[in-house]
Amino acid sequence: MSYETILVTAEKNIATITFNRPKALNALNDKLLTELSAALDDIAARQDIHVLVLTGAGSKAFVAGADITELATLDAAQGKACSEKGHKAIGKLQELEIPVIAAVNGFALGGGSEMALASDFIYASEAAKFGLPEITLGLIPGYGGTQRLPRAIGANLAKEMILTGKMISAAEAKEIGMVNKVVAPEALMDEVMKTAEAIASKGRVPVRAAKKAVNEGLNVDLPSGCAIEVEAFAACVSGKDAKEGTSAFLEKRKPVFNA
Ligand code: CO8
Repeated sequence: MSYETILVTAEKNIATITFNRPKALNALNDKLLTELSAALDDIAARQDIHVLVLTGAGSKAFVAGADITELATLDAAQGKACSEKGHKAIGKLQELEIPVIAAVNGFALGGGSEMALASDFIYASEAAKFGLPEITLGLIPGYGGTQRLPRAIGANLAKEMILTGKMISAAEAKEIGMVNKVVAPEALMDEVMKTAEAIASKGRVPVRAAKKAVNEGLNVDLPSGCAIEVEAFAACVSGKDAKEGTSAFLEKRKPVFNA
C-alpha cells in the first residue's frame, strides 16, 4: 500500500517505516497517525516481517513532535480525541509482536520522543536531539511521554525534562539510558540494520515471547512478572526453534531458524 506521509519498505525480513513530511520536520499530523496505524496493522499481519525499524526522512529530523498547526486550534474534546488517537497508533508499536527499533536521525521532540520511547530500543545519530518541549507550548506530553519516559530513565530525570522542556543531546540521552547506541549520522542505518538482522536471524517464536514477557512484566510486581516468564519459557521450550537451537549447539553447528 502507498501512503502520503510515511514510506514503508521491506528487505530481508525487516520492514522500515520512514516518517515522510520533511518540510514540517516529519511532524505528526492527523493523516500521518491514520497512515501509521494502518501500516502497523499491515505489518502485524505479515508473517515474513521479523523486525520493524522507524526513522525520519531528511537529515534534520526523526519527528519534531505533533503538528503544532493542528494543535493550535483544538478544544478540550478535540484534544482528548487527538491524544487518544496518538496513544492508539503509538501504542501499537509496543503491542506489535515483533521488535521495533527507532533509528533517531535528528530532532525527536514531543511526539517524536514519545514515538521513539514506544519502540523497543533506540539507536541515535550524534546529531539527534531529544526532548519533551510541550511545557513551552503551554501543554504537557500527550502521546505517552509522562508515562514512558519515567519508566525508561526514572521519575526524577523525566520530571526535569518534562518540566523544563529542555532538549538533550544524543550523548546525554545515552548517558541516562534513553538511547542504547550513538553513532555518526552516516553510520546510523547500517548499525540499526546490523542489529535488526541479528534479531531477525533468531527464532520468531522466542523473539516474540521475550518481547512480550519483558513488556508484560513491567506492568506487574516481580513475582507476577516471573510467573509470566515461566509460562512464556514453557511455551518456547518444546517448540521448533528450541529444537533447532539446542540441536545445533549439541551438533556444534550454527542454528538455522525460520527456515
Ligand atoms: N509542527 C508543525 N510544524 C513544524 C513542527 C511541528 N512540531 N516542527 C517544525 N515545524 C516546521 C516549522 O514550522 C518550519 O516550517 P516553515 O518552513 O513552513 O516555517 C519547518 O518545520 C522547519 O522548522 P524550523 O524553521 O523551526 O527549523 P529550525 O531548525 O529553526 O528549528 C526545531 C528546529 C528546534 C525542531 C523547531 O522547528 C521546533 O522547535 N519545532 C517544534 C518542536 C516542538 O515543540 N515539538 C513538540 C510539539 S507538541 C507535541 O509533540 C505534543 C504531542 C502530544 C499531542 C497530543 C494531542 C494532539
